[in-house]
Amino acid sequence: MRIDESAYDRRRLRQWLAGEARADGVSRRDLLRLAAAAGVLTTLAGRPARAAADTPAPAPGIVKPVPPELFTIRGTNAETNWSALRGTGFHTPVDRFFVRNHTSTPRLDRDSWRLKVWGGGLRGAPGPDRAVEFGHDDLRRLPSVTLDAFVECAGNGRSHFTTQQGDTVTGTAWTLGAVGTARWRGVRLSRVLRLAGLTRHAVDLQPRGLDDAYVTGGTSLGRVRRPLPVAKALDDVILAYEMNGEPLPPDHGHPVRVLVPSWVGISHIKWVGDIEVSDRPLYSPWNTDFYRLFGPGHPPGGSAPLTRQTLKSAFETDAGAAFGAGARHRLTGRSWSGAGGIRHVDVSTDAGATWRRADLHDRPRAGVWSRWSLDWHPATSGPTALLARATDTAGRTQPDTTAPNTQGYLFDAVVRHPVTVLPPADRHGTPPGSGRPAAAAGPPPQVIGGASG
Ligand SMILES: Nc1nc2c(c(=O)[nH]1)N[C@H]1C(S)=C(S)[C@@H](COP(=O)(O)O)O[C@H]1N2
Ligand SMILES: [Mo]
Repeated sequence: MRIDESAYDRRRLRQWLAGEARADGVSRRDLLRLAAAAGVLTTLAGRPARAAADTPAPAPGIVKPVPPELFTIRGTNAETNWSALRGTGFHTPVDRFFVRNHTSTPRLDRDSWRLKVWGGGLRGAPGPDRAVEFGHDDLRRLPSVTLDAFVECAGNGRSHFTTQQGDTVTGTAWTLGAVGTARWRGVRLSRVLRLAGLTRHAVDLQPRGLDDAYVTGGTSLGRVRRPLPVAKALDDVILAYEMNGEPLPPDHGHPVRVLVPSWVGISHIKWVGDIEVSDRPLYSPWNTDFYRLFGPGHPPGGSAPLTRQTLKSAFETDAGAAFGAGARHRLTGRSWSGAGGIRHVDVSTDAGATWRRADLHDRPRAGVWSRWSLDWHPATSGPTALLARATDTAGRTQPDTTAPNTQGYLFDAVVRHPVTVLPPADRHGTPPGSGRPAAAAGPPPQVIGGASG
C-alpha cells in the first residue's frame, strides 16, 4: 500500500496553523515560545564534535555500558562511533546501537507492563479510563512478524550543517552515528488495533512512552508522544518486543516499542504505555514545534511534520584516521535511504576531484542500509578527504549541500571525511587498512573544507 504522505502532511499543517487541532494541553503560543528558547539554549555552533571522547562524560540514564571506543556521549544520548561498525554484520549489535533519550531509560517490568489502547476512533469510544489493555503475553500470543529496519534520528548528521556549511542550527551535535539497523520481531500494529475495535473514523494514533515527562525551558511538555496517521499505522508498523533475536533491551524500549519503517526516529516510540486512537487530528510538541523544517525557505509555521528519513552515507572510519601511502587499504561504509534501497555509491579519496564506484555487498532493499567497500592505494602523503555519494532506487542522489533548517534535520549532503595519508617511512604502528587515528603522528591532520568530524 502506498499512502499519500504529502497530502496528510499538508492537511495537518493547515489544521495546525488554523488552530483546529489540540496538542494535549500545551498551547500553540507556549510551544512557539519554547522552541525559540530551546534554540538559544542548545545552539551547537562552535562546539567541538568529539570533545566527549577525550573526557568521557557519564551518560546519565543509559543502562548499557557506553565505552568511549564504541560511543560518543552527547548529553543524555550516546552516538555510535562509525569505526566501531567496521566488521560488524548487517545488523548493529546492541552493544553499539545508538541511544537517543529525551530523559532517561525507565526500568519496566515485562509482566506488569500493560499497553492501553483508547480513544474516539475505537468502537464504543472508550476514554483513557476505559482502555482496551494488552499484556506482554497477550502480544506474544499473536502471530509475529520479523523485519529488518534502521532507526535513525531525524537530526543525524546535524553537526555537518555547521562544520561544512557554516549554518547555525540547534539540537544534539550528532555526526553520522545516530543510526542503527536491527532485526525486529513483534506484532503488527494493525492486528492490535483491530482487536481493540478500530473504526473507520480513526484518523490519527498517538503512542506515548512511559519514560519521564520531558521538561525544557522550565515547562513540561509531558511524556514523549507523536501522532502517526492511521494509514501508516495500518501499513507496516509493528509493536516490537525483540531486537536481534533477544528481548528488547532497556535502552531501546523494553518491553515494547513502536517500529515505523523508514520514518524519522521520533516515530519509533520506546517503552510504549498507551496508544490513543483518535477520530480527530492529533498534535504534540513532537509534530508541531519539533520535527518540522523551520527557517528561510520554509513556510512560516514550519514545513509539514517530517515522515521519511533522507539519504546518507558513512565511512566505517574515525574522522582524522591515518593511512599509509604506498599500501592498499580497504575502505568500508554503508548508505541508506528512507525512500528506497541503495542503487549505487560513488567514492572519492581525493576530496571530490575523482570518483570511483564502490562494490555493494547488500541488495537494494527499502528501510535498511547497504554495506559497500572500495580499495584505496594512496600514492602521495598529506591531508585529504574521503567522500561517499549514494543514489537510491527512488532516483535520489546525495547533493553537495543541504538547504538548512533551524533545527538541523534531514542532512543529506555528501559528508567530507577528513583523513591523512602518512609517508611510507612514518607508517609504523599503522597496519595497512586499519585506518587508525593519526594520534601518534602528531597533531590531527589539517581539516579539508572545514569539516572537523
Ligand atoms: N519514549 C520515548 N521514545 C523515544 C524517544 C524518547 O526519548 N522516549 N526518543 C526518540 C528518538 S528522538 C529517537 S531518534 C529514537 C532512538 O531510538 P534508540 O534509542 O533505540 O536508538 O527513539 C525515539 N523514541
Ligand atoms: Mo531522534
